[in-house]
Amino acid sequence: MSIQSPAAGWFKAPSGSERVWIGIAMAWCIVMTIAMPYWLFFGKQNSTGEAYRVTPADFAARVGTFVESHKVGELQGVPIVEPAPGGDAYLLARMWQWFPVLKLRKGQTYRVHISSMDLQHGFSLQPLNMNFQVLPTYDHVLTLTPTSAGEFTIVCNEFCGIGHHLMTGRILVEE
Ligand SMILES: [Cu+2]
Repeated sequence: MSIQSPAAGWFKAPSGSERVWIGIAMAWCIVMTIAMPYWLFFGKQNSTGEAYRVTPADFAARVGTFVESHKVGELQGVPIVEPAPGGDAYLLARMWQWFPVLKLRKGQTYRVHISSMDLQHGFSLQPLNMNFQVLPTYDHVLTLTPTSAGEFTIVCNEFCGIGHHLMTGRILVEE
């Protein structure tokens, strides 16, 4: 509610280029509105929505077991872990780290369990720009099949405190 009412006759119908811009904006709204359900059914990068309840302590224990049994190296002090093709992989988010580094094989399918130890983080896989929310007490399982080899970066895209910009991780994909 405004403090004062506008003077009578304040409204002037849009005309000229203003009408064109309103038309362009309207058309784009319609395109984007159609894109959302289209992508839900035809997109190839959607989560299946598979998720389970888990306490941070239980999830950390699973990550620990996973790292112990599948560790193949280290990158800047973070273990590199290679899950069995077709198997489960675990990725833990916490202020301000993605743990561990995952090493995957191109064309193999993995079940990547992702959860947070503390607060909400955002899993953003670059340069593919695949984005998923990462929440504590919530084990989100991504069924993931790398289609190209290379080094991929995970950045946190949910502001999570003073070290947010340092929160990057790696997924290494081999042929
Ligand atoms: Cu974060």
